[in-house]
Amino acid sequence: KRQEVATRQSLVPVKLLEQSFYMPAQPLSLRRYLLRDDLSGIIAEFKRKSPSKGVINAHAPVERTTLGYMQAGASALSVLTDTEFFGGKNEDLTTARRFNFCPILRKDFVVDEYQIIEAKSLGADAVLLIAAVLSGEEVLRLGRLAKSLGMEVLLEIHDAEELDKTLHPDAVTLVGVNNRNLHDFSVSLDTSGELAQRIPDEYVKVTESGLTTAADIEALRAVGYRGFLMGETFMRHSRPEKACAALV
Ligand code: IGP
Repeated sequence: KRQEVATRQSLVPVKLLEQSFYMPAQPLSLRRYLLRDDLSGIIAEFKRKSPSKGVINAHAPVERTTLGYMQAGASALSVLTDTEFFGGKNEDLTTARRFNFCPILRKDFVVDEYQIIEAKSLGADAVLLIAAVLSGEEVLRLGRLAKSLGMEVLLEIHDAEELDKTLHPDAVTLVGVNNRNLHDFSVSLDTSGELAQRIPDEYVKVTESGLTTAADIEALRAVGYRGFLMGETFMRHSRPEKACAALV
């Protein structure tokens, strides 16, 4: 859907979903941003609602929130594009893209090649693949496609079995341990604690869900995590970006 593309340093002008803006000429590496030590490691999420919490924040605008997250010192953004469960939309991602020069993770239930190509066209730098809903073969196929388009894959796992079933170096760059149990929505940071050692060091380790304090982040940094995916702690405030600034 790109109608106009011309190189000007690292940005190219695009017109997408009726918006005209500049976007990075190359995807930005989530891995590299998370390994930088001048940034917090926080992947700040834009999420309006969730199956476990219902409506979290119906009013915060994508522009101010995501720009504020980055000004606060977040390393990257995560934007929900799933509508049914999380109240997101593709345009939230293009809007975030328009306002920020940083890696953006497209957060959705990716099961098909189309969604990978769509993620690229929206301006995403990385996609989430969820081991709980994909076979090892599917992760490999979707991950290779993402990689061929210059994007990185964050593989989400809940246990060692999911990790062993789906981890493949050709497909995956980062491994995210989700502290939220998908069956009963209970959260335990011990999940990340226990799985840290099982993830080989060549993958950037990300801990996802249920993080609320700087102490949570420091405890998990100490066992090897470099990425900290946080949504609700910020989004439940009317000004999520201020909650992020207060924590960084
Ligand atoms: C953020 P929290 O508890 O900080 O709001 O969690 C993120 O980990 C969570 O939104 C998430 C998610 C997902 C959402 C993790 N994996 C998969 C949708 C799909």
